[in-house]
Amino acid sequence: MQALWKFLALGILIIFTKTMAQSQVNYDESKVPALHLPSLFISEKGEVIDSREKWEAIRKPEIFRLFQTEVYGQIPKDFDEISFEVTKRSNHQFDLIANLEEVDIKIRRGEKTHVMRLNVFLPKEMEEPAPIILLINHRQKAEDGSLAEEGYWPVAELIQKGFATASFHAETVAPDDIQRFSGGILTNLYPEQLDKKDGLKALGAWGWGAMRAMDYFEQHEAINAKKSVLVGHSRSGKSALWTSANDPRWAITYANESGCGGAALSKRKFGETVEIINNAFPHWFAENFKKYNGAEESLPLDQHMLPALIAPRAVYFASSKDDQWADPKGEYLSLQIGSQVFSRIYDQESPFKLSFEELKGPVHSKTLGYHIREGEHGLTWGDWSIFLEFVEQVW
Ligand code: GTR
Repeated sequence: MQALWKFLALGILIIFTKTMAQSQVNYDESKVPALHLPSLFISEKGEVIDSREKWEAIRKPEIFRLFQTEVYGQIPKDFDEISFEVTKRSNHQFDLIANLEEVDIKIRRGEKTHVMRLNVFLPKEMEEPAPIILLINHRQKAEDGSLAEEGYWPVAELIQKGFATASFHAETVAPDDIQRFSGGILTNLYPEQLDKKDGLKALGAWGWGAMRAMDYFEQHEAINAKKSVLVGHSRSGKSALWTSANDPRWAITYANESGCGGAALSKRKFGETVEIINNAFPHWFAENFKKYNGAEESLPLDQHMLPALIAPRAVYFASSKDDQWADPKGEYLSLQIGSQVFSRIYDQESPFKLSFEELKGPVHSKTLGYHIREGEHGLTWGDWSIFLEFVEQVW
């Protein structure tokens, strides 16, 4: 009984805090501060970055270090052994068109071992190794990895289009919960990260999980890991972007409505802010990120630098009109500004000629894309179908 009261009181406190925080949220464009974004093309020592050599040797590592120290924390790359135990399952809901592999990925570091579960659907009919789409899933969990929410992970549609598709749940790597998040790989494999101000947190841990999934794809004869797509919605979208900045094996990265700490520019302070997100989800970002609560102007970077770190590999952002919490304009602007690295350094076309207000529909070039759709926050079949048109012209 006492536990029930505690639970109810905690629930009321969370709702109260969220309502208080939301009542102070800015949704008024005229109150957005003048944007002073750190330059992509001037190094910390003041050097002008005007070539691929200088970008890759000087500015890119500087920016990567800033994100690692100040925002997301490290993603440790070392372990001693990885192995895959595969159970092939029939009698699942896509049995007619797909084979399901339930994979236990076993990772050993020193004396300790962690097992994460990955679910992979492969088309039954294919002439050559299939391109792979991985979804980082923080939503509802089901035995075979399928999800109740329609459209979130459209396995049948992806299979029919010739993709293999896989997903793992956040829970299997680092639970999305302030009390429990360290119970996954943090305690099991990388406990020394827990005390660091720039140590691994949940968003980075999910990224680590995506990397282990990629290890599996790379050795799979029915999968073409060179044609790989990493997809994340909302909090998983934040994670997908940071993952891809760490791991160049992803050919295409799609962050759907990833908002604050993902696609959206923090310095606009529109919708969710650094303070709100750090208070609500203290287990997502590095401890250091809390220094910027209410002080976005002092951030030595902003989110336009994240797609720039992924260049020249393809990046796609999407927003929805009613999801002002995620700041759709801030999401578009960060990709538009970040795309300068694609165009000036890598000589690729940027499709973002129009201002956010002038957009009439999706904008795609060969390696960059954005769309905003009607409706609320969510990853829908509508989002997927526009995104897949983009994917099909990347390769
Ligand atoms: C919200 C959070 C957002 C976003 C979202 C989600 O509560 O404020 O940053 O990540 O959750 O993941 O659905």
